[in-house]
Amino acid sequence: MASSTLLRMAADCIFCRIAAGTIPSTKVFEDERVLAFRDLHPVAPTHVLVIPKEHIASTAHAVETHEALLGHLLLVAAKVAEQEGLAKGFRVVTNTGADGGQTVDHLHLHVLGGRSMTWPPG
Ligand code: IU
Repeated sequence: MASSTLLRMAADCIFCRIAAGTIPSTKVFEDERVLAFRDLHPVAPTHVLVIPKEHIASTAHAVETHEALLGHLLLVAAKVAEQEGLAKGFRVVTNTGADGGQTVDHLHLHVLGGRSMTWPPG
C-alpha cells in the first residue's frame, strides 16, 4: 500500500481496514477511490455501503477538496443499484453524527432497495 494511502487511514477505523482489505467484506464494486460492500446487518433485501477509501469521518467533515469524491460516491451508488437490479427504485442514505444515527465514523452511503421504503424514516 502506498504511504500516502496509509497516511489517509485513521487509526482504529474499521471501514479504513475494510477499504484496505485487512478486514474481509463482500465487495460489490471497487475502484481506486471507493469500495462498495454488503452491510453485515442488512435492513433491506439489498443493503450495500459505499465508502471512500480515504478516511472522512462524516458528511460534516467533508471539505471543498472532497467535492469530486463525494460526487463519485453518489454515481457509484447509482451504479451499484443498477448492478443489483433495483430498477423500481432505491434509497441512498448517509447518517451523520449522533442525531443522524451514525454509528461508524467513516463516511458511507447506504444503498437500500428490494422493498418499498417508507417516509419519514425513524
Ligand atoms: P451507520 O449509518 O453509521 O449507523 O451505519 C453503519 C453500518 O455499518 C450499519 O448498517 C452496520 O450494519 C454496518 N457495518 C458493517 O456492515 N460492517 C461492520 O463491520 C460494521 C458495521 I462495525
